[in-house]
Amino acid sequence: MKLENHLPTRQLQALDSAHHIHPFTDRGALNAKGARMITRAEGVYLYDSEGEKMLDGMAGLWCVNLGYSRPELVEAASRQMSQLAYYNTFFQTSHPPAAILAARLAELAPGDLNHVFFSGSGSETNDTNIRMVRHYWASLGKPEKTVIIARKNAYHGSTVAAASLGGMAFMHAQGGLPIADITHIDQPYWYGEAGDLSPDEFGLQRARALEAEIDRIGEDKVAAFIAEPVQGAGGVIIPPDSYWPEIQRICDEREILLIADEVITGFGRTGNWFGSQTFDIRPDIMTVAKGITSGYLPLGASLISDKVAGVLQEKGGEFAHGYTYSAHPVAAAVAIENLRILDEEKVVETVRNKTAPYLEQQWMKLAEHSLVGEARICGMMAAIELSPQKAERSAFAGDAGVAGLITRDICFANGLVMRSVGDAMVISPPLVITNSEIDELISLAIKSLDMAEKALSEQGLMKAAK
Ligand code: PXG
Repeated sequence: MKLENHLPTRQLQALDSAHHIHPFTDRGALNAKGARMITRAEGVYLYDSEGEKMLDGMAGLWCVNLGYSRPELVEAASRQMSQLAYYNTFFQTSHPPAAILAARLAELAPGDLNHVFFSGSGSETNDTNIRMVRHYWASLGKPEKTVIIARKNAYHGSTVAAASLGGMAFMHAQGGLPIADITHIDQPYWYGEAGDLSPDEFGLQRARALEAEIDRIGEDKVAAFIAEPVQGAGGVIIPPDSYWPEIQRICDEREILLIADEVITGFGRTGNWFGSQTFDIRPDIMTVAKGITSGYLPLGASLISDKVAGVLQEKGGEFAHGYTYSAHPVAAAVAIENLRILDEEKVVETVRNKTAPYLEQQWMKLAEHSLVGEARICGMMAAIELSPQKAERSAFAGDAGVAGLITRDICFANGLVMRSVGDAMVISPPLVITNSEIDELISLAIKSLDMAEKALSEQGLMKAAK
């Protein structure tokens, strides 16, 4: 069959319905209406097969940091494909993009994260991290240190191991997860779980849950703690100010490694190159993916400290682990170019000093909307909590997530991609979004919230849970 991008929409939808199984999608429900066919994109805008334009408030899936259609990234891929489209790095070979990208990441990363293991995605990178931290402790003569502590409602990926690290109960329910030796502590979700505690009291309480969990399991059995600086897929959960300093103190005092999963927060999202800089976190290992190539090609990497890499080099022998596409030369070449543009065009500085403060000013005004219980933002990732009774921060009486989905569909129909997580609405726009595009995003969001409130009232859904 000829590959064809311009068949009529209905024909494309029929092919898709018949043969394509989508991630995280109820296939029956999707096929009843047909997928929206996205055919091209430019800057912060997507276009579908009907010619409709949408402002992409999610940067694809939290990844298109430089926006769409950057010719330099296309040229970098094309040049590298012509020169060396593929070679592996398993058997004592390397290639220029692998070496140059590893060095550049070491330069950009905070602290002494000077060593890089490449993979093809965030999930694979976290699988690598599990094996690496266990191998690290075994190399030090402590093979019983295997347990990894993660958090409820965390997202670390979708492979068997990464979904086990994640704390999504509905994912664990499919396929018998989590795998052994992974435990989950409560998350620092102030809006949803703090009761009467102040943010700082609550942040300390949730951080100290790590200490209690280490004691429960026994420090001699714990290998690492993994967490996202700001939970992304969990609903842009920004921890209280007291949280990360206390987590860092505990990790410093105890013999465990700290893994910062920066798949979303890396490469400028929070207004610094890494979320670890925003929250003053000193990880032993950092997970990156997504924004490393602005999503133009799949690539992930573990950034590893001198301490961990030193032990592995001196005592670890061969690390029996690797992927066909570890350090894929074309993905690495695109990443190098992506990092060059982020740096030379001062994208991260512009986010920190100009566009994120402006987005914050506008976004926080959404808190005044009668359907919104809270607005929160960290750099270029933000959320609003929908509530039928904002003064009490009430949840909806009906099934969780219904109001969110109704609002998401209204946003889509109005030309704005804003994702729902339960009954929170989240955004994570391309970092190159301008102030006037932010104005457009906010006015589409307000229009959509007005329409959603009306739709929810008409359907009798504006009732608060007891
Ligand atoms: N860690 C974090 C923090 C992530 O956000 C992954 C790991 C896994 O990366 P890969 O490349 O294997 O997908 C992610 C991915 C959503 C959504 O609906 C979020 C992600 C992926 C898919 C959907 O918000 N994040």
